[in-house]
Amino acid sequence: AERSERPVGAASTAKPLDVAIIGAGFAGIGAAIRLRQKGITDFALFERGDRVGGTWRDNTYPGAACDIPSRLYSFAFAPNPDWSHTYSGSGEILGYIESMVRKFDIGPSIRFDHTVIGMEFDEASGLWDITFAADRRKVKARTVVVASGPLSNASFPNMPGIETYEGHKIHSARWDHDYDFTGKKVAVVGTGASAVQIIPELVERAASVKVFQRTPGWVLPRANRRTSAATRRLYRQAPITQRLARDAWFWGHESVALGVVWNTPLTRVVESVALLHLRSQVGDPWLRRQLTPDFRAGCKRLLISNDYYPALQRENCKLITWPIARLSPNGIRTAEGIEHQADCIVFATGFDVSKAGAPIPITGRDGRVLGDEWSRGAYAFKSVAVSGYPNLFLTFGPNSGPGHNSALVYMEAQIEYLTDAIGVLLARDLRMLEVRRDRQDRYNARLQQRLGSTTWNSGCRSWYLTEDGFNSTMYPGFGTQYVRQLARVELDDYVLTPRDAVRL
Ligand code: N01
Repeated sequence: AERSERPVGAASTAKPLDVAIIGAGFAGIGAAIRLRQKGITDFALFERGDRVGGTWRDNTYPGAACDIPSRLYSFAFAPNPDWSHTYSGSGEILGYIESMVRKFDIGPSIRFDHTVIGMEFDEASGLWDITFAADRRKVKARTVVVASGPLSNASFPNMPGIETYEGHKIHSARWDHDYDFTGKKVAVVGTGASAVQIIPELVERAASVKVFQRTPGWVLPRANRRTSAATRRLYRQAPITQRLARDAWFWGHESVALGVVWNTPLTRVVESVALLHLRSQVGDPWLRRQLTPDFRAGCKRLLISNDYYPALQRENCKLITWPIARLSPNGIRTAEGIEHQADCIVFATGFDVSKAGAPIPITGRDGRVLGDEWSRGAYAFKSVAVSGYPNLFLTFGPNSGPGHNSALVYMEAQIEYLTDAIGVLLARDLRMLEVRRDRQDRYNARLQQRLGSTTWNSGCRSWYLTEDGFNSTMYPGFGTQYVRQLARVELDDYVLTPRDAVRL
């Protein structure tokens, strides 16, 4: 683990930090590196856990891996010639994050076991007051980067009887490595991106696995290859080749946007590839029917797996498609009245995204509370800044999800933008840098209009949408468009308040 060399809790209250970064996952570490490279050194990262890595620290379930190629699921400013495979496992990705912490000497700036429970902006001083759990001292900072991750709060479903179940419960994002699956009857609830990685591992270990599917997803094949020693040597000796490989993956994914983000004839092509994959891997027509999605590809996240369908057909595995009625002390009761006994239930049921971005009370100018303003759906300016909350910047804020490309490319664009904005604030010694409300409104009106014609709004249920069908998670466009809109901080979009300006 990358641990801070300073004692935990040593965050000083004396002098405000230039930058407080909330979270030491990919985004927080990336922001810290780029701040330092841009000459901004007075920052600290506040991390609720005792280790860096965010989602890659938390998601350690068997089979955890990234379904985006590693060359693209890494920072362009920190290329890694040594990825072992096209698609890396979670341990290797965590290792990459830890190696960046060492290489760029970020460790001493991290305060572990610092859970932020509130942040309040003081307009008179232009400072954010950050409060932590567990009696830690408050911290003041001129700017804040929220890098707490959109998928960081594991969620158990609100199922009748869940509290009465007497067996073992495990959530995919909080794996219990002490639980021995050998000889156990296991139930898995959910068939999303996490479940399709877990199930092939579980069938190897457990006596039986019952998979409770509510909605079958579109599954595409995954061509994973070991990176040869010669390729690694080439990447090391000629870094341009690595850049080219990354670009090739990026443009490959970009082209898929036309079939994933919008419902076009290319959507049928994506669906045909998935159906072919299903047909080649599943012989039984009944099972094939159960696994055939009834919504447009891309509406929910595409699944990428070569071993999910084979795992479902193992002798010790069974797909259950009856809806779950309730949990009982011994297992799961389905709607037709059968009780499926289970020693352990694995909940691969995803995350609570309702508070993503504002997981803690964030009080801005004039006492406004971000969570309240976002109660019917979150919005921001270019996903990074919010009017009424000066000097605050978000990573993976509202409408920044790709759907078809690497989240890391989007994250890097956010980091470049917000570190530049922080640079402006510090260089000009501003008290406040706040996005203009009219710019934000105009941006969101256009965004929501464009979202209307995407596949995400084409009638399926997914974590991309709120209960009311509002999409505050995804960006309706190509990755290049998203990156371009963040390429430059246009100062026109902001109100700049000098430190000595008189408040009217
Ligand atoms: O969660 P999900 P996830 N009764 O929300 C089902 C990222 N990720 O952890 O489809 C019965 O996608 C639910 O059913 P339905 C990625 O962004 C990335 O798998 O709503 N079932 C669904 O099947 C991904 O999108 C990687 O009908 C219930 C499942 O649980 C995000 O994380 C790998 C239920 C939840 O699927 C989340 O993925 C893994 C209920 N009450 C994850 N409630 C990479 O490789 C929920 N379900 C990069």
